[in-house]
Amino acid sequence: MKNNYDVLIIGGGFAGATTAWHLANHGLKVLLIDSKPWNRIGDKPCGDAVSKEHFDNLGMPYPEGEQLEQKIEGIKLYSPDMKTEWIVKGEGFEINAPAYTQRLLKEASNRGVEVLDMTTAMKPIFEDGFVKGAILFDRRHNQQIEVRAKVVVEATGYSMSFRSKLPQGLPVTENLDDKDADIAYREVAYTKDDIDEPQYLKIFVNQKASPGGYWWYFPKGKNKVNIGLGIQGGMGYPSIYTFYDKYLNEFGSDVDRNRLIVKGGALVPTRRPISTLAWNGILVVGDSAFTANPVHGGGKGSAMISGYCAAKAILNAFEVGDFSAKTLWSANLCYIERYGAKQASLELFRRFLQKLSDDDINYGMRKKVIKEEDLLEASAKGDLQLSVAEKAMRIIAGLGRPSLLLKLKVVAEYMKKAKDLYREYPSDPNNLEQWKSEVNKLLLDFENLMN
Ligand code: FDA
Ligand code: PGT
Repeated sequence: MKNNYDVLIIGGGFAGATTAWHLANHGLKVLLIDSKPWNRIGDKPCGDAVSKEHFDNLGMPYPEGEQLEQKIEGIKLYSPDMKTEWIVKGEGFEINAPAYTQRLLKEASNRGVEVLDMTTAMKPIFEDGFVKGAILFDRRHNQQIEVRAKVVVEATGYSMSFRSKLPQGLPVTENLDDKDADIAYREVAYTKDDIDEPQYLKIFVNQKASPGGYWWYFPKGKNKVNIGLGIQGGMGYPSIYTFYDKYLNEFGSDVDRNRLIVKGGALVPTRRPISTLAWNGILVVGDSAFTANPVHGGGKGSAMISGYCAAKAILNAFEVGDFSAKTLWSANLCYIERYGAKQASLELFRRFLQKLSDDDINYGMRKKVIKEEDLLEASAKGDLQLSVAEKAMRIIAGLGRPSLLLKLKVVAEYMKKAKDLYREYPSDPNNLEQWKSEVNKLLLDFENLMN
């Protein structure tokens, strides 16, 4: 079978569903496919916490009814010795991800987007330097379909299963280094007792129990919890299950594993976004484009941002009738402005945090070397401000650990440099390689200073 579409979206997770939602009703012929059956789309290992701001910023509906499991008022962050508790206030939602994702897809489908479940993109159609479509396999009808489209949106999550089959060397085939990802695992289960403050997410930083990541305890109502951990990839640590079984009691003594609802693990990218979301005839969004936040690993909000930016770039491309990298490039500028520049600076912060010892973190949190507000500011904007007065005071307070403070100063400087470099993101594809080499140099200089 052969078919022609304006846009083919591969993957119906948060990124793909958001792209479809924003493209619907604009007179384009859009097809979205997902390997999973309808009722499992959106069902992937996740902590399911999303900040309210993302829905507001993108004009998207709040989760409601069965899509919303708990309204969130803030995050409580615990030091490794549990002696310091920081409260970061901020509204958010603990969602039922399959229910919310399927809602977006249903709304898109009601507004004209065609959705095919149980259908997998097997390989790209690549001609004359352009992505022109994909060969699909529809398991519902046991048939192969050749779909040609002006633009293909790769939204396959951390599997990157479509773009990895494109000719290597195209900028959109960029790989993920193992160390630039966390391996994360979570279970959702009922609790033995009622949860005290279900409106707070809890994050436990502890390099012994979750090296290069953290444990989380995210309530889904009064007696259900999403609990799990992330550890840095590529470090040769024991398996994630070993950590889970060993430390579950420490962070979730009330979890009733006899009443387990779901479990599973996956990778979380923790780096700057892919160097370009766009190439000729293709846009990459979500985890596949490494859009997750490098410091907390949350990727649903930024997957939505990338989907929104992709949809805007596609609508513009149809207006001018050109689907080359040059025209689709506006997706990069949109994404970098809204989230990507912050990600780049947070990648440096992440590299610094992952090298700290539990003693450093206990000390840093207790003495407020960084304060709650600094952490929130860093996470919201990618800025780590160290004003002169504060610096002086902290150096006095921090005489015990001069090396930690000195490093922090370098981190703040390089975070700013990274943001500045992203502000100078090339305005067209011709200058991409030059810019990439400047980014790589910055990362290398930073690594050398940190070691
Ligand atoms: P996602 O993986 O959701 O979707 C990809 C879709 O593509 C899937 O439905 C898949 O079936 C489909 N697909 C893949 N290949 C295909 C092919 N060839 N053909 C057809 N379909 C194909 N984020 C957050 O905001 N808050 C949180 O609390 C957490 N917690 C968390 C915990 C854990 C354990 C992990 C592993 C991750 C998180 N994250 C998170 C990150 C978050 O889950 C992630 O960033 C987003 O769900 C990514 O959404 P995408 O749509 O990009 O990929
Ligand atoms: C340290 C390395 C970490 C690697 C991380 C990998 C972990 C993998 C596991 C994945 C679990 C995902 C859990 C997702 C949580 C979501 C949190 C969340 O929604 O955060 C909100 C929103 O942020 P946003 O970027 O989506 O939106 C910003 C804005 O609203 C929209 O414009 C923000 O909450 C926070 O920022 C809280 C900060 C939590 C940080 C946790 C980091 C741990 C390390 C801290 C150590 C500090 C010690 C310092 C001492 C010197």
